[in-house]
Amino acid sequence: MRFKTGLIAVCGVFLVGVSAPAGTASSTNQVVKGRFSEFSAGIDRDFDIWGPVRLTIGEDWTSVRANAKGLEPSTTYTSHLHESACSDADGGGHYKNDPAGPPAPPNELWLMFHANSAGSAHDSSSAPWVVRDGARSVVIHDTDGARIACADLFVE
Ligand SMILES: [Cu+2]
Repeated sequence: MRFKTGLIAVCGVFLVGVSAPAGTASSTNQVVKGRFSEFSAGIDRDFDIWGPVRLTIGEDWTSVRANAKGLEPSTTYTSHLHESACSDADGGGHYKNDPAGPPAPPNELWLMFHANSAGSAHDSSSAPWVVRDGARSVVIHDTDGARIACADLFVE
């Protein structure tokens, strides 16, 4: 695989036309894992948010799947793929496939967490583009938009 990775880096343009047979694409997907933890600042409620986040990059798509626990019961939260690490301006702005494009899906990747009576939620979402390399994060927003939790993801 090391040889193949190097080949792709050097000859990526040529390999685009050499698509893998159907059914084998999943073996080439890149998976990046992270975990939610809450922001210490700007939280005036007793959250204790945690949960795993998985970002998967396919041949021409990116998906995010996440579980979040410690949310307020029966409450809906918005969440997005952000462009920076959690420690960098609390995740920075929303990640946009086309930086000049609209601030909404499919140009952005959004999640929606509908917390159950125990404060747990899960969601998954995908977009028809491959995320660029760099520090990324998934941020959960409170109902007033405040950033309450974040998971770091580093796409190589
Ligand atoms: Cu956001």
